[in-house]
Amino acid sequence: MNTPRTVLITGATSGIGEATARLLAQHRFRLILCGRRQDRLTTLARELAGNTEVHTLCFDVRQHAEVAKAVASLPPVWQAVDVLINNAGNAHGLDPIQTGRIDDWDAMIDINVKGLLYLTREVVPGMVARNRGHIINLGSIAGKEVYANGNVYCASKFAVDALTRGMRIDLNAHGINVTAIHPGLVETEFSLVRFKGDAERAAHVYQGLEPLRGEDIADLILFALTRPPHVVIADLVVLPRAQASATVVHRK
Ligand code: NDP
Ligand code: 8X3
Repeated sequence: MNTPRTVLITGATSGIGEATARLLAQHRFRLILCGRRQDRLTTLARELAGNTEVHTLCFDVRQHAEVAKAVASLPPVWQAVDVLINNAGNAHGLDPIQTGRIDDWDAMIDINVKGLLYLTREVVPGMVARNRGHIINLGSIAGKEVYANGNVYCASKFAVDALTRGMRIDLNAHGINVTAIHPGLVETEFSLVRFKGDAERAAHVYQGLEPLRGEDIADLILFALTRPPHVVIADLVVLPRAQASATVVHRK
C-alpha cells in the first residue's frame, strides 16, 4: 500500500476547507488543518481522528511571522507536506471603488494574496527539495470575470490566477503539480463574512437557485489529487447549473 500523503489545508474551519478535510480524511490522507478558530480546529480534528492522523495549526495567514512559526512548529513526522491547499480567503464588503473601505481592501489583499504567498513560501521549498508535491489554489469565477462592486475581491482572485500560472512555470522542473479551482456560487460562510454577519443579506445571494456546496469543491480537489502521475489538472472553472457567468444567474 502507498504511504498516505500529508495535506496542509488553510481555512479548514469552515466551508470548502472543512468539506475537503472531511473528504480527504475518508480517503486516508494525513491532514494538517489550519485556521484562526482553535475551537473548530479541535472539534474537527477529534471527529476525523477515527479515520486518519490529524494535526492542527492555529494562525492568521496575514501575519508572515505567524505563518513561518506555525510551519516551523510542525513535529518531524509532519514536516514533509506533500499537498498544500491554499484555500483560506474571503470577500470583505461589496462596494463601488469610490466608497470602498480601506480595511476591507487590506483584508482581501492580505488574506487572499499575501497569505497564499506566505504559505507557499514556507511550504514549497520542502517540496522542491523532495522533488515532488502538489499545490491547489482556490481562485474564483471572480478571478476570471469582474463584476460590479467586486473590484478588489476580483483583483485578489485575478492575482491568484496569475500566481498559479507563475507557480506552474517556476516549479515545472521540480516535479510539483499546480492546480487552480475557480468556483462560482458556493453556499458557505463566504457571504456572511462579506456582509459582516448580515445573515439575511447573505441568504439572499443563494435565493432561487441551487448553489454549489463545499462538498462539490472537495470532490474536485480529491479528483485532482488522484490522477495518474503523468496527469495534472491545471485549471478548473465550476459553476452551479443556474449560473452562466459571474453576473448571469437564473433564479426561480
Ligand atoms: P468560508 O468563509 O466558509 O471559509 C473561509 C475560511 O478561510 C475559514 O476557514 C477561515 O478560517 C479562513 N480564513 C479567513 N481569513 C483567514 C485568516 N486571516 N487567517 C487564516 N484563515 C483565514 O468561505 P469559503 O469556504 O467559501 O471560502 C474558501 C475559499 O474559496 C476562499 O478562498 C474563497 O475566496 C473561495 N471561493 C469561495 C466561493 C463561494 O462562493 N463561497 C466561490 C469561489 C471561491 P478562520 O475564520 O477560522 O480563520
Ligand atoms: C466567490 C464567488 O461570485 O461571489 O468567489 O465572487 S463570487
